[in-house]
Amino acid sequence: MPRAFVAFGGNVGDVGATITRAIADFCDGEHVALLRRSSDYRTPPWGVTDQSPFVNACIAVDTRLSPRGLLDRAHEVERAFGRDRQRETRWGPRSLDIDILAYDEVTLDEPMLTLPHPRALERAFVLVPLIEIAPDLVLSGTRIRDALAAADQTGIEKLSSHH
Ligand code: PH2
Ligand code: MG
Ligand code: MG
Repeated sequence: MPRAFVAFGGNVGDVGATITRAIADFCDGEHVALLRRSSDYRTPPWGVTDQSPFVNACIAVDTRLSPRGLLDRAHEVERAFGRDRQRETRWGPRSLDIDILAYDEVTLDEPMLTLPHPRALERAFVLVPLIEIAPDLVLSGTRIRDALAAADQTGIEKLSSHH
């Protein structure tokens, strides 16, 4: 079965609870099976810095869905947890963001979905939780450990373990 890595984040509401419930919904065990879940991390807001800190986490899954099917499922779960794409600004506050980071060795460049995620290697808020569950992962030819060594991890704090 294809293996995918998926990032969760948000900064509106009780994001820790939202992420835990969203992972349970996303991973129904039939179309998407949860393999590993990182801890939650509190992370300084990136992109637009004048907003609340985010909570971020990553998971590894096996899935029977296509990359596009997995993205559609991610969007459905975002909506179920109050995400309203019409009312938000780029990199602004949001209750729940679910990003597909990688899907096997698939490369895709579509308006709705680029794989591997084009900015994952620059973002410590993605790399720190991802390293916890996939220390040897290579994205776009770069070992995520090397990317993390070059990234700014200032202010990232582990909140809770979920293993
Ligand atoms: N997501 C954004 C914008 N900025 N900053 C952090 N720390 N974590 C995020 O998940 C995040 C962000 C838009 O999706
Ligand atoms: Mg995002
Ligand atoms: Mg997103």
